[in-house]
Amino acid sequence: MKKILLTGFEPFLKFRSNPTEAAVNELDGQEIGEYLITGKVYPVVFDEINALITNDIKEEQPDVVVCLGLAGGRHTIDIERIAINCVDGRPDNDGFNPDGEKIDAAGPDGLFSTLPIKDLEAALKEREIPARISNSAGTYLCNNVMYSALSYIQTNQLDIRAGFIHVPAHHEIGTELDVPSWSQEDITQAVRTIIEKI
Ligand code: PCA
Repeated sequence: MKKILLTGFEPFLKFRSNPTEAAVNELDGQEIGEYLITGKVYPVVFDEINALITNDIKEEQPDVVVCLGLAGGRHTIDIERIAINCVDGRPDNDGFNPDGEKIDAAGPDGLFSTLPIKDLEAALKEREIPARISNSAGTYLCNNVMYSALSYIQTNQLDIRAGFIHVPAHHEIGTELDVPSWSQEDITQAVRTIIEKI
């Protein structure tokens, strides 16, 4: 059976929960289509993220890597097109405050998703799940995990497709912070639809 490594993140900044953590925990161990899902939830810590994702790819030897993250304020499932070689933004959960540094001093400026992003967008919309292609995954941990995964796969010439999906807040956060929100069920269903299409 083929394998998908599905990753999410723990809560961070003002978000006291993270819908990607719940989605990953629910789907971990499930079989969808021809894939067995292995779920991992990562800390929002720049210093750890590269080692975590590369070790998991090494150990799990997945056929596909789908990383998930919360984009509080966005209102669609955002299929990210590209990761950039840069970290910037607010302090992480360890207190490190990035300031525009490169992720990899010798790495390319950008790395494109190798998931079928147009097909995923179409599959979601077909099921009336609002989705779009996003041209920026930001400069925070989500961009970093995507860049690290794609860089490791490219450098080692592995036959693994990888990419990143941002999801909106769930209602728990939407109620607290007055940002657009979806039910956790709909978010998890969107992830399931993406895996089915892959
Ligand atoms: N979202 C953040 C980091 C963790 C998460 O779930 C981001 O968009 O970078």
